[in-house]
Order: sequence, then structure tokens, then C-alpha cells
Amino acid sequence: MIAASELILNPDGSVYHLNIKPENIAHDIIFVGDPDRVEKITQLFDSVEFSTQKREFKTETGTYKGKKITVISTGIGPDNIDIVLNELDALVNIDLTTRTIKEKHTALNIVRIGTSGSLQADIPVDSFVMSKMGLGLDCMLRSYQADHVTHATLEDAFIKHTSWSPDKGRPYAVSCSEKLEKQFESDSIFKGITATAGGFFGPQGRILRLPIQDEGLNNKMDSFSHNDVRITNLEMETAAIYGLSALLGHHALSLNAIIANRATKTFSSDPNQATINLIDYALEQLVK
Ligand code: R1P
Repeated sequence: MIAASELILNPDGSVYHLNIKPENIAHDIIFVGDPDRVEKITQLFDSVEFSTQKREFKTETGTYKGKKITVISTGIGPDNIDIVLNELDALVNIDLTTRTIKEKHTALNIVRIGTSGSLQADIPVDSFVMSKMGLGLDCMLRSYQADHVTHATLEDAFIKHTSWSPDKGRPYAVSCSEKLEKQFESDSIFKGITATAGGFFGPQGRILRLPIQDEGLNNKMDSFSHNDVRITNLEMETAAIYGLSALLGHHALSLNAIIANRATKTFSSDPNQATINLIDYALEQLVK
């Protein structure tokens, strides 16, 4: 039995942070970072049957072209992904009444629709990137026993290529769901490794007033490739989603609209439209 202090439930039986109960969610789930992006998606739905919000976690469940889908905002960063993935998994794989793990496992399909910065000059603003792999620079997954889902050879090559400081912890690399990769790929989407940082400024090489540990990191990342796959972009959730989904037995795929290009130092003139275009793309692939 899982103690009340470990799996915290609200008085109405919902999970603590997400504020939702098992019957409130579909098994096809879209993650977005920004709570305001949830309704940009669900306004396209045929109908919305459930809606709630607590902190940055806004959830809506409805039907799009006959398919039941839940949209959840995760907020920013791998620490939030730890909360969202564990609480979502508890909703389907733990009996919240007896606080015991269910015998029959349920796998969720999780698709992130995010925004991101490209590290490659030839991946322009307003394009889409599908993450074949997440490369976590944030260490969140290292709190779990994760060696069976991570790619040590790629991690070692990255550590060597970038002269990665051990003070920052060991990066972790995890693949996307092959099933979802096939479902969502097309000629119009770039594919590559998405690096996930544990912060927006220093951890992504942005310098305002503080000196950073390695000013050359982004350049070293853009010249890294493994088995002919290069690092395409940098954001704050993908590797954490891939890592926990792989450990918990869920299918995960991350799609990002490129709104900044860190190599050419350009920013989208209409990031909102770029995100809407990716939402349209993802919804069509989800129901096809
Ligand atoms: C930073 O501004 C946030 O935007 C990106 C980053 O991953 C981070 O969460 O993604 P979202 O637009 O999906 O939040």
C-alpha cells in the first residue's frame, strides 16, 4: 500500500497537483507548456467534457473528430514533468482507493506540442521538429533507476565531444516511441535529438549578467551527432517526458515549433501562428 504522504490525494480523491480523477482523462494525451495553449487546442474540438486548473496544470478533455483526447499544460521544466508523468501514471496504473498498483498496466499515448529554439542554421524559425531522442542535461531522471532506458554510448560520446563538466551531472539520452514516430512523421518535419535543459538562461547558454560555466556549449552541441543524428533543438521538457514515459511504460513523442534560431540569432515574427500550425499538424496526425 502506497502511503498518503507518498501519493497525495485531494479530499475529493483527485491527484494532488493535477487535480484530476481517473475518469477525467483520455488515454491519448497532449502536453503543452503554456496553460493558455490548452484552449488553443480544445477550441478546435467537437466538444469539451471536462476542464480544471490548479497552479500551471490546466487540463481539458474532449473529442476531436470522434477521438477522445486530453490536453494538459505542464508548465516549464523537467521538475514539472516529474509531477505530471507520475500523477498521470497513478491515475491509470494505481488503484487510488486501495493505494495499490493495478495488475493490468495501461499505456498512455503522450504527445508534446511545444516551442523550442533551433541549434542548426538550416532548421529555420517556424519549422517543426520531431524529437527522435531526448538528451537531458538536467539530471531529473538520474533520481530513478533508469539505465535500462538510457543510451550510455550516446551519453559518453556527448560528454567527450563537449568536455561536459561532471559537476553538472551525467546527461541522459532516451528514445521516443517508435509507434508514435511512425504515426506523426512526414516530409515536412525535421527529426533529430532534442536537448532538454534544466533552466532557460545559463543552462541554455544565455548570458545576461552572470558568467556561465561553458560559453561554447551551444556551438559544441550543434556540431555533435551520433549515428548520423544531430542535435536539432534545445528546450526544457522532452528528455524528461521520454525518460519517465519509458520507465512507466507509456508511449511518448515530442513535437516542437521552432520559434527561435540560436545559430542565426533570429526569432519568429509570429510565434503564435507557428504554434497554431503545429497544433493543426499534430491533431491531424493524431486522428489519421
Ligand atoms: C520556455 O520559454 C518554455 O518554452 C518552451 C520550453 O521548453 C519552456 O517550457 O516550451 P513550451 O512553449 O512548450 O513551454
